Formats: sequence, structure tokens, C-alpha cells
Amino acid sequence: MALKYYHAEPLANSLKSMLPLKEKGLAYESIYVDLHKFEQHSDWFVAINPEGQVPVLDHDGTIITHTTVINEYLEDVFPDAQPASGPLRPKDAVGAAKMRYWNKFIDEHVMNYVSMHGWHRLVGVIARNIDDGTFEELLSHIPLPDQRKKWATARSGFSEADLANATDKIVYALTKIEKQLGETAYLAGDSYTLADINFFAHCGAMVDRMFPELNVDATYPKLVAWRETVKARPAVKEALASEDRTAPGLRTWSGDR
Ligand SMILES: N[C@@H](CCC(=O)N[C@@H](CS)C(=O)NCC(=O)O)C(=O)O
Repeated sequence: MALKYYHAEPLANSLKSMLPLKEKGLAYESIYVDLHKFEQHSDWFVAINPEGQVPVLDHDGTIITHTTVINEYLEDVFPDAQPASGPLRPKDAVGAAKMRYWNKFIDEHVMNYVSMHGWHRLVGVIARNIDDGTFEELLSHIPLPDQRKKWATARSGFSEADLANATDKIVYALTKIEKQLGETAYLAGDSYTLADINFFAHCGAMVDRMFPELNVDATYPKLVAWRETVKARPAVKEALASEDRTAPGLRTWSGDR
């Protein structure tokens, strides 16, 4: 059995599938794909993932993409490799449905909105530092039309209306999650699951530093306590300490992870 994990810095999607690998104690070869050098659009990487995005799991030559799919795949293939806290996907149908409900909510209503703010601040800086001709050439290598548009918009800047709408979506999600964490210790019930991993990787780990104006620590105390519990997990600590080649000047938007 050989696992290879192609990923960038431990944040967002790259962190989201790295966490289950570490929580489950699975040995894997880590392959860093440098987004700042556009390696995700290079021929060697597009030959592995034609969509030109990280992360990618290679399991004995089978390629699995999209983090929610990767994470459920790991549960299907390695059901017995679990952290001491219990299975990352509840064994009962109701528990699994609750976990999937939150995954769907985070994938559809959180991920893209936090990502827009991240791209506005981080990718925008990178894209504006590239001259017009080189940028057009880079765009031509991006396989997904929506990603091509996102890169172009990051360079010109997302509109204030789009950014404000994204912030509204994030506030809605924080409020909803604060309420849930008032009822259960974790999103899908009383144990830590892939839903917690999803929200932590995309939002929970850095929302306070990304959006100081939301006053997260004072407004969402249950979420903050949950975040500290998640951060204290050895697998999470190990993942957050893993390789990160983001230039220090570009890290300010997400803070010191
Ligand atoms: N739905 C995909 C999204 C993957 C994604 O957006 N990856 C980002 C990194 S967080 C990426 O590769 N961005 C670089 C690019 O698109 O050029 C997943 O869940 O894996």
C-alpha cells in the first residue's frame, strides 16, 4: 500500500485532507506543489490532476481528487485506522448523515467565501506582481474555466459587493456553528469528525485573524473553545507545523498559523 499526497501549505484544502491522513496515522509520501510557482498548472501536475488543483491523493496509482471525496475515500479504505477519539466518520447512519450535512454546508456556503477574501488579499498581490504578457501566458495554462476567471478577478480585484456578500455568508456560518456548538461538543455530535476538520481547515483555524472586525473571540466563544480543542490535537499540531513556502510578507492575511 502506497499513498502519495500532493499538496501546498497546510491551509484550506491542502490542510483538509492532510488532517485525516495524520489523524489516522497513515504513512504517506508528501509532495509539495508550489502554488506561488504555478506548479499546479504545469504539465507534470496536470498529467496527474487534469483540473490543475491541489490536493490530490494517489493510492497505489489511483488518483482521488476533491477533499470531501478524498476524506470519505480514506474512511472507506482505512475504516480501522482511527484516532483514539473515535472514527472520523460516525459508524451509524444518522451520525454519518449529520457529518455529511455539515460537509455540504461548508463546501457550498463557507469554503468559497473565505477563499474569495483569501484570494483578494494573497493571490491578488501575487497576480499584480506579474506583467501582462506573462499573466496571459499563465492564464492559458489553467485548465478549469472558473479558476481562470478567479485568477483574472484576483488580479483586477474582487468587487466590494462580492466581498461584502462573502463576509455576510461567513457571519451566517459562524452564527450557525456557534449555535450548534452550544448543543453538541462537535459539529456532527459529541465526537470529532470530518465535518470539524472541514470547518477548521477552511475557516475555524484563521477566521479571527482574517476578519478582526468580526471580533470572533468575543462574539463566538463556543467556536473559539472548539478551535482550541481542535488545535490541541497532536495530528493538527503536526499538520500546522508542516512545510509552508508562503513568502512571509504574504502570510499576514492568515496570520501565524
Ligand atoms: N473542490 C476542490 C478545490 C481545490 C482547490 O480549490 N484548491 C486550491 C488550493 S486551496 C488550488 O489548487 N488553487 C490553485 C489554483 O486553482 O490555481 C477540493 O475540495 O479539493
